[in-house]
Amino acid sequence: MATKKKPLPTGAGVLASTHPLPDYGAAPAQSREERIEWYRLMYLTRKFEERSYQSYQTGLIGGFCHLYNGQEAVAAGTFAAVTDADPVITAYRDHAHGLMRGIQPGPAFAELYGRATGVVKGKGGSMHYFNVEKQMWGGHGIVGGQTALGLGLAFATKYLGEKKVCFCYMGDGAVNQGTFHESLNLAQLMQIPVIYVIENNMYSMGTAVERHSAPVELYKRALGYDMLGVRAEAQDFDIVRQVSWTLAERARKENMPAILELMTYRYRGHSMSDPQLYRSKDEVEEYRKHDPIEILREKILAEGIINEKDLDSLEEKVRKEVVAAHDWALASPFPAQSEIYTDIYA
Ligand SMILES: Cc1ncc(C[n+]2csc(CCOP(=O)(O)OP(=O)(O)O)c2C)c(N)n1
Ligand SMILES: [Mg+2]
Repeated sequence: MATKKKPLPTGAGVLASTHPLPDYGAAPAQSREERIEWYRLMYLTRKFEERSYQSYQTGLIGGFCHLYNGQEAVAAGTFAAVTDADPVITAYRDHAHGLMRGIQPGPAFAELYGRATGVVKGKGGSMHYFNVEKQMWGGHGIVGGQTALGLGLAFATKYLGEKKVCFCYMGDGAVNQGTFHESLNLAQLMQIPVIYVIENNMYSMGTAVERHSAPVELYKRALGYDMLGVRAEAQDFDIVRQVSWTLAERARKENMPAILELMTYRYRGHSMSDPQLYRSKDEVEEYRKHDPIEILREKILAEGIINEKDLDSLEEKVRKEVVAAHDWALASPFPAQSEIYTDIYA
C-alpha cells in the first residue's frame, strides 16, 4: 500500500477539534528564566540522546533504546503548561519526560548502562524512567498499557480533591489498543481530569498511520466517547504550551478529559536496529527543517531575553554536563548479584 505524503507544520497551531475549544485566555506569561530553562531542558534531552546513540553503537546499552529526537517540544510544551505536582505517565520513549521532570543526566545514563546508580537501580533500562517525587510515573513498555494507569492517576487526584490534571502520553500506534478505548469511556463517563496526549510521529515502528488506523485523524477517536479531541502542531513549544494549558484548565475547572493529538516527527529509527525502509531520507530531511529546538532558539534570541553569546555558553555547559554524566555513569558499579530479587514488587 502506498503511503501518503506527510503533512509539514504550517505554524497554524490548533489544526482541528471535535468541539469548539473553551476560551480560558492566554496561558500565563513565562518569565525569562522559565523560557531559558525550557530551552535548556530540550537541548539537554537532545544532547543526552545523541550521546546515548553513540553509547548504543559501542555496546554500552543492552536491550531497547527509543530516541525522542524531533519530538522534544511535546514533552516540554505540555509540561510547561502544568506543574511538577501534576502527574505524568508515558510509554517507553521516555527520556525527555524523565529529564524534564527532574531526573539528572548521571542517573539517567547509569540506568541505560545497567548500573546500580541508575534511576531505577539499573533494573529498568531505557524504557523505565521514573521520578515519583516529581510525579513522573514511568516509562512503560506495553503499548497502550499506560493509558489505564494514567486514568487511575487522574482518578486518584479527583478522589482526593486535589484539582490536578494528569497528562498521559502515548504513540499513534497505541490508539488501536483496547485498553485505550476502555480508558476513554471511563474518563468521560466518570469525568476524570486526564489528557491523553497522542504523540503522532506518523509511524508505529515501521507502519505509517494510514496503514494502521482506519481514521487517520486520531483526535476523532474522542467522538466515540462524546469527548473533546484536539489536533495541534507540535514543533513549536509555545503552540504546545498554549493548547495544553487550555485543556489543563478545563480539566481542573470542569473535571473533563480530552484527547490532544500532537503532530510531530521522530528523526531516528523506532529503536536502534531499524533500517527505516518505510520512509525516504528526503522526508526526514524535510522534517528536520522544522526542528523544535531550533525554533525555540530563534524565538528566545528574537525576544532578546538572551544573547547569542550567552546561549552558546549555556549550550556548551550542557554539552560538558552530558559528558561528565556519561563518565560518572560508566564509573558506577553494576548492581550486586544479591539485588536480583529486590525491588521486584512494590
Ligand atoms: C501490546 C504491545 N504490542 C506490541 C508491542 C511492540 N511494539 C513496541 S513499540 C510498538 C510501536 C508503537 O508505536 P507508537 O505507539 O506510534 O509509538 P512510537 O514508537 O512511535 O513512539 C510496538 C508495536 C508492545 N510493546 N506492546
Ligand atoms: Mg508513533
